[in-house]
Amino acid sequence: MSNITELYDAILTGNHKKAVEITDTALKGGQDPKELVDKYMIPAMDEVGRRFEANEYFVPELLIAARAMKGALNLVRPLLLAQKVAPAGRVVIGTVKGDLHDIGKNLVAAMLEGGGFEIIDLGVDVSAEKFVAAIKEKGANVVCLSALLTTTMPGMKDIIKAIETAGARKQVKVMVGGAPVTKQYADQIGADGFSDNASGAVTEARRLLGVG
Ligand code: B12
Repeated sequence: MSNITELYDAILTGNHKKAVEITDTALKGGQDPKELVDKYMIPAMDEVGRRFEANEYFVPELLIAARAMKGALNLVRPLLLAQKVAPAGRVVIGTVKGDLHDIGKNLVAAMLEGGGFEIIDLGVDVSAEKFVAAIKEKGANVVCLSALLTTTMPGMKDIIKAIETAGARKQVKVMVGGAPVTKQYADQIGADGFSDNASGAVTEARRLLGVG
């Protein structure tokens, strides 16, 4: 049987089969799913990012690491959900137009779901129009915008403007995040909330809605 600390290496080296296997064994053994995410999975992706930035990893390595991460997350997700207490709000979430990064967004969605929020996940490459339509149709009270590229990040401002133009700004709290996004940027574009991690996103959503 694999040691749980090997989950970090399995994700880092993009070993999907092993990542899934270790996660499955750990969860069946009673391991706290949130701890798995916080202690092994996120740090592994952080290291993948560091190696990419240092030109030690290239796109293929990123893709296989992301695939291993997703495989492990698929097992953790239902358990995070099962931990939920009471419905806390309805969240529309997506990665902004032109941006295909979804690992962080999926983590935020999973943590919010685990925190008792109902999630409407619009996926990646989501236009302002699509965000607005979903907010209105679903009666969301929180919208979460994720961007990982400095080129797509300004799209968040356009989405906030489109929500305003559609007359839905009072209905919904806007939260933004993603590696290049800062608290200062969030304030600058008129967002209500920001967090640089998935657990913080739950705290922030609760704070904004005055729940929990
Ligand atoms: C994995 C990865 C990829 C994968 C994505 C796979 C996937 N399904 O997501 C692939 C290989 C597809 C990819 C592609 C590209 N990538 Co890329 N990628 C990364 C990498 C290494 C890790 C991102 C990640 O998943 N991190 C782990 C997660 C857990 O962290 P996170 O996303 O930041 O999310 C956390 C927080 O930010 C926060 N959060 C996230 N969203 C939200 C939303 C809200 C509301 C809140 C509150 C919080 C929150 O909570 C999350 C959980 O803790 C980063 C490097 C880095 N340091 O970020 C580069 C990086 C983002 N990529 C980069 C680039 C350039 C690209 C490409 C353009 C490469 C290319 N030449 O083709 C393409 C762009 C494709 C596109 N159109 O989107 C650059 C961006 C540079 C820039 N200045 O914009 C980075 C920074 C790498 C680098 N240093 O050059 N990439």
